[in-house]
Amino acid sequence: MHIIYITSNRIFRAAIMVFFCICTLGITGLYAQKDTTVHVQKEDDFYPILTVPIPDDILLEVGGMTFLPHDELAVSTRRGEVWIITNPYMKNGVSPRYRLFASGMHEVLGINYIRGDIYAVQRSELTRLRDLDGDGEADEYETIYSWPLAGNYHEFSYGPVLDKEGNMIITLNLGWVRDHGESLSKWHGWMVKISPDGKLKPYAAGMRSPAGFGLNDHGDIFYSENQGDWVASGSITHVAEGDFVGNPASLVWSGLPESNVKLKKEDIPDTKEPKYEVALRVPGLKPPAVWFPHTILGISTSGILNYDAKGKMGSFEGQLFVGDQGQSKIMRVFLEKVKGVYQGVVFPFREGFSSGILRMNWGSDGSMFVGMTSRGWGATGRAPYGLQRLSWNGETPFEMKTVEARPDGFEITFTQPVDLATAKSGASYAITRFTYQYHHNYGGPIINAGPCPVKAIEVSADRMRVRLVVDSLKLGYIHEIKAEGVLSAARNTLLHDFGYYTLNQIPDGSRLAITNANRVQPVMHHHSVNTGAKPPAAMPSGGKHLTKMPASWKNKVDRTLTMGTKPGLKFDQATLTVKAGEHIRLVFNNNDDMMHNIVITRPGTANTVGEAATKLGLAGERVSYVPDTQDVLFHTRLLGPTESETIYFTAPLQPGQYPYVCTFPGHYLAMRGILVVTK
Ligand SMILES: [Cu+2]
Repeated sequence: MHIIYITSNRIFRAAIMVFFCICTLGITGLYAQKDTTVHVQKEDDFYPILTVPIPDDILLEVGGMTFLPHDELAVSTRRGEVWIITNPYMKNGVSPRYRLFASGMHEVLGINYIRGDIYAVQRSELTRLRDLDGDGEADEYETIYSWPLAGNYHEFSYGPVLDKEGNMIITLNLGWVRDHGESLSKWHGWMVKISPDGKLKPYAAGMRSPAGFGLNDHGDIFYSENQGDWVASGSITHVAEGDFVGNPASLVWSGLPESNVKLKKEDIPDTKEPKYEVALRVPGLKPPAVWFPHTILGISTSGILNYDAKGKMGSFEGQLFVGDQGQSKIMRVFLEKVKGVYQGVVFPFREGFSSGILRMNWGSDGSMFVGMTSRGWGATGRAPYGLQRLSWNGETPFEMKTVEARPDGFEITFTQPVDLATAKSGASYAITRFTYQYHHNYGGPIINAGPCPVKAIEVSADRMRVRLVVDSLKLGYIHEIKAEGVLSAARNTLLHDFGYYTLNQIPDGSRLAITNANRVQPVMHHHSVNTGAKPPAAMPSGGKHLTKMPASWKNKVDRTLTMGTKPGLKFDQATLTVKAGEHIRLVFNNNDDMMHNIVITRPGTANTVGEAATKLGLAGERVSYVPDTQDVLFHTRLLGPTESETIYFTAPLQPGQYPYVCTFPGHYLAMRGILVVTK
């Protein structure tokens, strides 16, 4: 029984639920005995991933994708090329054909087919590519608009996306200087629009690394943001004209006459309050529509794809799909507008892609083309680049289709009718709220986490919807909604049993009357809540994390080691060598622009430790993503960019190979080395 609990928590809990029904529901229990088998669903059962082969001599580091007439796929690359792929669907078993259309450009992170022409965004310009002589290659590269660059490596540019008025939307990254973003030349950190007659208009400010953006069904613009300075976690934000979305570096240009953003750098307080609360007294600051909790639902949010009539992905029409570069997966977002403000819920959708996801496009058959790259950026999918295709096999998974806010809680709509007994049980749900600090540092801790007890549950007559009356909701906070115990009428478990709802507004309307029939009785809880309720007590230290030299060493250090990090999820040394029993001082410098630690493990346990760290979920940050296990020998804390920490430890007495890894979720597969202990 114990083993089942560890390996398949969900089945175990479901089994308990079945017991619960039989024991307590009397006559219903007799029927429940007929079929008590619980069916566990997998993503593979609904959404197969196909790989589009790439010839060996093409480095298809995808920066942008767009479909052309005749169903050809144009792909722009970080190497400055544009490839046109014929038959990317591999119809009739025929391999796709690649043709080089354009080359010699500067890191093309976006491409789009607009009004009969191909437009590409290079670092410093919007370029129109034309094949004038019809030989299949571009022979005219025309600059439509060019913007200044300071030459900083981090000044990426993205787009163009067509807005509903026919302008081209482009976003410009901040540069990265030491440990923070800076807008080193005009309009970096901004979303700009270029009109059909070639004029640039700054549209909104406050972006940091706006790699993905797109329109929803209403033509409203959403952009995705990555963790960094002033950005605690990934998110998508609704961008309207004149908005400031959070990173003050861009505001160096808000004094210019063309700017429609009025805020100045000094208007933005650096108080570590939640962003939502700062926005209440700083008009113009726009908090995210939906937060993506860092490491749970991605680490570097990327492309946004609207599920419009072109797609065929099951019953989620009108929702957004959002990629993640670092975790090689795709999330699904349901948005609603409450009191004029966008908010909504994000769910996992599909993981397991081959490289870091940057772009998604609909193919003509409704499948989703997924373009990927990971050079220098690291990703769970180990390939350096890739092109894959996600399709839907027509089977509907049991999922939470939507979560909507109610005046007194939430209403979940499912894709299939629910099993009444599990859907009505308070033990099936757990809701926790939390938020993040908003400040100049990189990332930001989770703060003010707390449980939101479910007071009443009402299942709709058609069993498709469940209304939850919830206590302790908090405006501006993220609400983790777990529905682990809910089964479908056909006794399927949920394909994904949690989502995160960002509550920017609470709707008006009628509250559910709490009656004896719907009131939740106090029940035994079998849930392990990701955050707040049961965090690890403290950093597992026990001598594993000594930042002062032990007195017993009497100031005698046998060996000082210095280790650094490099971009692309790397330590700057692949091995370190020490003698058994030596007194070691290890200086760890994080030179990268992401967060890292170093964890030295027992021989052969690097993967186990890395996996355990990932499973810590939201609670991991408090303990620097160091799992409390004997396999961890020594470790630093989690360091932000440019931070440094020195630790002390006595080298193992047993000679051998001791792996060291960074246990920040998603890093351990790539970021590792060996501590060699000699006699
Ligand atoms: Cu790391």
